[in-house]
Amino acid sequence: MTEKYDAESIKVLEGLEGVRKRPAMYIGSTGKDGLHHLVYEIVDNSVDEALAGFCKNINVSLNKDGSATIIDDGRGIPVDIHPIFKIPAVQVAYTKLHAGGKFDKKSYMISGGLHGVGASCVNALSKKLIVQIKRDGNIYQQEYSRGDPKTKLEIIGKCPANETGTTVTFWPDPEIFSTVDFDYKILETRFREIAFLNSGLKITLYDSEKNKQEEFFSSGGLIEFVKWINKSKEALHKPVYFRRDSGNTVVEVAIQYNEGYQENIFGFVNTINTVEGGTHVFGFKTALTRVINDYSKRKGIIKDENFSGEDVREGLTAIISIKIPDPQFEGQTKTKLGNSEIRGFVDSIVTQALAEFFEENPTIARKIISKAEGAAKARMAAKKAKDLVRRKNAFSLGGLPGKLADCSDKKAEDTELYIVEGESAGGSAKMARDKEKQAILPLRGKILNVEKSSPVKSLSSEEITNMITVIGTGVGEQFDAEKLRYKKIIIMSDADVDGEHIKTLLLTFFFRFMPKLIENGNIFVALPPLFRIRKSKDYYVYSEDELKKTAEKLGASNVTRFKGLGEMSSNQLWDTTMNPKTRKIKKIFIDDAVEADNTFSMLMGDDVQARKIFISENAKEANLDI
Ligand code: 0RA
Repeated sequence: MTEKYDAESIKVLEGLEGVRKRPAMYIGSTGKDGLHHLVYEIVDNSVDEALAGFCKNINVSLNKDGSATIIDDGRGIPVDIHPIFKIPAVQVAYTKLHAGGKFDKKSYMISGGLHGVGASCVNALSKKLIVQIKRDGNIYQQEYSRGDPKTKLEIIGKCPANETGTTVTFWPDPEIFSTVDFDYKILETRFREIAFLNSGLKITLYDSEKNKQEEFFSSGGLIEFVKWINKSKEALHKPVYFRRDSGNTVVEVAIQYNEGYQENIFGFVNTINTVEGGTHVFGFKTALTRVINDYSKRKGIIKDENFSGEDVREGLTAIISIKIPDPQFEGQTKTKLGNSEIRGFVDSIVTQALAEFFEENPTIARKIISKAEGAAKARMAAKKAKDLVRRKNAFSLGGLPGKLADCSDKKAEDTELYIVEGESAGGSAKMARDKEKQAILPLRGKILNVEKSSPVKSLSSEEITNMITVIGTGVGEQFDAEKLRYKKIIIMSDADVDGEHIKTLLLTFFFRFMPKLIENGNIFVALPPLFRIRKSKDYYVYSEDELKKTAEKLGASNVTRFKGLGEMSSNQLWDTTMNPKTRKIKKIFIDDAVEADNTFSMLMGDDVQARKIFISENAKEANLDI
């Protein structure tokens, strides 16, 4: 609390120089995330105008000169002279941190914005920014650079008096950001989310470089959102939806169970994705468990025993979106709702609305309860299976599977685990490795598709239990990152369709059972070369393209294509794929949980092409991993 107060006071004291001096404090980072945050800050202001009921369209364009333009058709930022600062109100908004009065976000009925710093921060971090306002039949414009006005607010033209809105164009400052290239995909994901969460609002994204344009619009709001999340799964029923308004607070919930086993609950507060959950999600979960248990008892489906929370959430996709005037964000990434009053509020709304829905829709209620019954049975069976595994482990040496060639260094900090496709490649890898720092776990062919199997079945597959034992963290609610036995887990599979499939199966396993390892940056894929060119010495190339170029340059035609890892000698394997000084590996990352869930559901179908694209797009290149 004190810390937050201090940080806030520093921000107010410093003004915009402070934003330039310590940008990360205001926008999180000066990398890709921070850069995109600038767009969100401006778009959030327009979304606020939409939430207030005055804006229907937001257009975002990425321009060829590196700038981004955000246009809305709201009322236009006020241009009248501010009573205290004696400059136009719009200039206050763009040059004063936490501009007060009308512009204080808190005075809006609803406010978003992760850091709530708004337009002035974007201005401070832009080498140039132009704001244009249509109001009262005039077109006003003002230009700034790095937070300072370059022109006065001027009338530059006329427009019909009923035409109003705000246009902002900004050029992010390369002195601040490590990259100033906007990423269409990152923006797309966020805008789709905003559109689902604000039905009736249309967001258009245009990339002038790629000449690509997309519209994000939802008339069905959360109902469409859950359907979209479940689109590659088999839904059990039509979505359940309800909304309750009370004063300035709005609670909206959409629920749809599917045939799968995953629990997918997404919470939003003022359209901010609360990745870490919080009181709204807590209230929802409590209510869901209670309503299902109460109903099941009343109908004589269960007697003394209760369904657990996990039982009633198996195969559940739910979105809880609330809008409140004064959100308190907590947690590591400030994405956990802290407002304590919200828990009981959401609980009572969900309890009442869901109980009513069950009474009116007994068939759907029955389906949901059957699902929970299945989960409860599986939970019992899992407990038995776990006891069995425990007993079995007690008999094997140190509990580690015999297939693992462990490294001698036992400090996770220094070590790596290679998960290798195939026994023969596993054999070469065991010979090639650095025995002190690198452990090898060979896999026999493909692991189980966890997306299509119940948790019990997954957790009784030998390949999977072996991996869990070797990695050390445990899974699900028992997961403990402290127990991780290797800092890097590197998936090494052949550069062919089967290899891609194995990679995806493994990544799906990690995403569903140990997502924190992906979040924490522990999961990598190795990039073995495709070809060797021999010309006085050996050259390894990683793509057809590179092959052409290199062969031409060397004037060489003696080229060997590697059919698989198993074909390489242990020396070659060491040089190309395992030596930390010369190998290529890629770190797997996941930016957005909704997107990732969708991707994995989609990938587990038969779309090989989509799989390849996913892996190449969701891995950050780390060419020389030293
Ligand atoms: C405060 C008051 C009024 C409009 C806005 C803020 C406003 C801010 C932004 C930021 C981006 N787009 C915006 N559109 C509107 C309206 C005051 C009035 O007309 O009475």
